[in-house]
Amino acid sequence: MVRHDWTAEQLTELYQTPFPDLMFRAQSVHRENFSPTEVQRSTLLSVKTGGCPEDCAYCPQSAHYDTGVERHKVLPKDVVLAQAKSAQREGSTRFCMGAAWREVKDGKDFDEIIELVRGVSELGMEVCCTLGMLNEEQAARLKDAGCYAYNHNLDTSPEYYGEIITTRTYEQRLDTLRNVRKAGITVCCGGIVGMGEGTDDRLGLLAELARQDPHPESVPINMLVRVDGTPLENETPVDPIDFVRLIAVARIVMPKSYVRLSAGRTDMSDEMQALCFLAGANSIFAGEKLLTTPNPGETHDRALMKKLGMRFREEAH
Ligand code: SAM
Ligand code: DTB
Ligand code: SF4
Repeated sequence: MVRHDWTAEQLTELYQTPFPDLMFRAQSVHRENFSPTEVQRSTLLSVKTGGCPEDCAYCPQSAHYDTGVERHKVLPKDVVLAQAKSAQREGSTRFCMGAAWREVKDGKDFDEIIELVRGVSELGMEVCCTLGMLNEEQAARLKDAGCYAYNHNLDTSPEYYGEIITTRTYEQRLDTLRNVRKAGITVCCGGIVGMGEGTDDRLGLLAELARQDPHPESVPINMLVRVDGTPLENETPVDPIDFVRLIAVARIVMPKSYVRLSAGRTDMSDEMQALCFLAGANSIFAGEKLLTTPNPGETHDRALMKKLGMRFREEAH
C-alpha cells in the first residue's frame, strides 16, 4: 500500500528498528514492487556549467565559492547528442541534462535546451532535466519537447535548509515541483546526506518526500561530495550503516519509487553499495563523471554487478 501520511515519529521508529528487521522489511517491500536483482542507470551531463548565482553550500558550481570548476555556456546540440548516444550504447536508459541556473529564463538559452530535449528524446531515451526553478509555461514547453522527468531536490529538512542555502526558500522548491507535476512530467526529487545535518533532518527530508502525492517517481539520495573551496569541504563523512538505514527507510515509505544511489559512490566500498541494493536502492548514475565530479564508471560498475549476480535494466519507460 502506498501511503502519503507518514509522520516524522513513524520514520524515526522505522529508522531505529534493529538492522536485521529493518533490512527484512525494506527487502520485502522492494520485492513486492521491483525485481531485487535489477538496477536502472541514468547518465548525467552538465550542459551549462558553473557561475551559478545560488549559494548552495555543497555545490562546486556556485559562483560564491572558488572551486576551480571550468565554466561553459549551453553546449552545442551535436556535442550533447554524441554524449547521449554513447550513454545509450553503454546501457543507460535515462539521460539527465543539468544547468547551473537559479531558474530557467525564457530566451535563447532555454530555446537551446528545448532543442536538446527534443534531440535526446528522439533517440528513445528518457530525458531528464535539472535547470533550477521553473514556471508552469516552461514546464509545459519541456513536456512538449519530450522531457520525461525533472530533477529538483529538496536537499534536506525544512529546518536545516537555511543552513545550506540562503538564496531561495523551501517553498520555492515545492512550487517548482508542483509546476512540474501539473505539466505531466515525472518528478525526480531527493537530497544530500553528510552536510552536518542530524538524523532528524535526514528523516525530515524523507517525510517531506513521502508526503508528496504522488511520490516522486525517483528519489536520488546523494552522499555529499566534499569539494575544495565550498563551505562544506571539511564535513565529517557519513557513517555507512546510517546511510544504509536511510535507504531502507526511503524504500519502505516510497515503495514504488526508484531510489537512486547518487553522488558519493566513489567514496563507498562495494560492500556498502551492496548493502544499499539490499536495502532497496535500484538505480545509479553511470559513467566516469556526475556533473563536475568523478563517478565510479562503467568498468567498475559492471564488475560490481557481476560479483553480486545482479543486472542492469535495459529498457526505458
Ligand atoms: N541548479 C539546479 C538545481 O540546483 O536544482 C540543477 C543542478 S544541481 C547541481 C542538482 C543537484 O545536485 C542539487 O540539488 C544537489 O542535490 C546535487 N549536488 C550538487 N553538488 C553536490 C555535491 N557536492 N554532493 C552531492 N550532491 C550534490
Ligand atoms: C542529483 O540528485 N544528483 C545529481 C543529479 N541529481 C543532477 C547531481 C550530483 C552532482 C554532484 C556534484 C557534481 O558532480 O557537480
Ligand atoms: Fe546552482 Fe544548483 Fe549548484 Fe545550487 S545546486 S549552486 S542552484 S547549480
